[in-house]
Amino acid sequence: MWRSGIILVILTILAVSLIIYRVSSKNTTSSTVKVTENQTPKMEAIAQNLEVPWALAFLPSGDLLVTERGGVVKMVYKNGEVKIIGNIKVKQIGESGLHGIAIHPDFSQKPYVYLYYTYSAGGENSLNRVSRFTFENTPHLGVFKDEQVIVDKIPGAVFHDGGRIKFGPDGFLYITTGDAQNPSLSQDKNSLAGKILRVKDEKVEVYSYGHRNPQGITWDNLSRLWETEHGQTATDEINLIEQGKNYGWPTIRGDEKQQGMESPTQHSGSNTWAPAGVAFHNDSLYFGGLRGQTLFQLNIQSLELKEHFKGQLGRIRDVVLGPDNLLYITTSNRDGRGSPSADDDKIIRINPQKL
Ligand SMILES: [Ca+2]
Repeated sequence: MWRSGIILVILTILAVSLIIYRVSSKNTTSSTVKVTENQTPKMEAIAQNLEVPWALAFLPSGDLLVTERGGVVKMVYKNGEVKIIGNIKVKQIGESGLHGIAIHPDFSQKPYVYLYYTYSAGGENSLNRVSRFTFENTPHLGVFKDEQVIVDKIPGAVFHDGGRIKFGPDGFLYITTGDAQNPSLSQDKNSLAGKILRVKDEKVEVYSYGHRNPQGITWDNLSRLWETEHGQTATDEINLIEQGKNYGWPTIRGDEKQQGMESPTQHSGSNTWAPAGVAFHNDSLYFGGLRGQTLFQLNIQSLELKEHFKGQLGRIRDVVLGPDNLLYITTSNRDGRGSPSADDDKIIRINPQKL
C-alpha cells in the first residue's frame, strides 16, 4: 500500500510541475523557440528536385528564396510549396552562373533583392556583377524588376568566381570575389578580383584582399566577420576578417607567415573541405563542405572541429541560420562533381540542438 502512496505523490508532483512549466512558459518567445527546437527532427528535407541550389535567403515573411546556378530563382513557401519566381539570364559554365542572394535589411520599406551572377563579356570572356532588383510579391507570385547594377565588371572565369553576398550588422552589403584564375589579381588593390568588397553609401570599397576563392561569410555574436575560402587542392581556410588586411593569396598558404599578411584561424592541412556557405550559431561556425561532403562545425572559442553527416548527403554548398534558429543547407550533387540521388538537389533543415 505504501508503495502506491509514494507513486501517487510522485505523479502528483510531476503533474503540478508540468502545469507550472506550461503556465510559466506561455507566450514567451524563447520557450516557443525551445519547443520548436525540441520538436524538429535532426534533419528533414524541405525541398527537393532542385538544380544546383547555390544560395539561400529568408524573406521577413519566413518564405525562403533559393538561387539555382543556371539562373532560376525559386521560392520555398512556409507551407512547403516550391515555385519558380525569377529567371535571370546568366552565363553558366564550370563554376560560374547565378550565385549569391541577399535581402535588403529594411525590406518592408525597401523591397530589394540582390543577386550575384556571371554574364558573357564577349567570346569566351566572363564577368560577374551584383544587381539590385525590386521584388514585387503578390500572393504566390514574386517578380524581379527594375534591375540596378550595384557592382559591375568583377573579373570572372570558368572557376573561382566568388559570389557570396550578405548584408552585415552595419547595414552594408558585403561581396566575396574570386581570383578568376589569375592569382596576381588578389594582391592588386585596384582589381575587384580576390577580394571582400563592401558597398557603403553606394560606393564600392575593398574591405579585405589576398583571397583565392571565398565562398562563405557570416558574423558572430560580437559582429566579427568570418570567411571560408578554398585553398589550392588543400589548405582550405577559415579567416577572421578585419578591414584593410591582406589574407595572403597567392604568397602564403596554410601555416606560412609573412609580415603584412594574415594567416588563417584554421585550415584543413592536407585534407580538402572545399568550404562553402557558413552560418554562426551558439559559438560555432557551421559550414558546408563540397568535396568534403560534410557539415562542419568549428567552435570559435575552443577551435574544436566536428563533422556531421559525413558522406551521407553528398556535397553541401550553402548553410544559413533561419529565423527559427534552425540551420538550412543545400546539397550540390548536380553540379557535375557529385553523384546525385533521384531527388537531388535538396534543401535540408537541420536541428543544431540534435547534432
Ligand atoms: Ca589566406
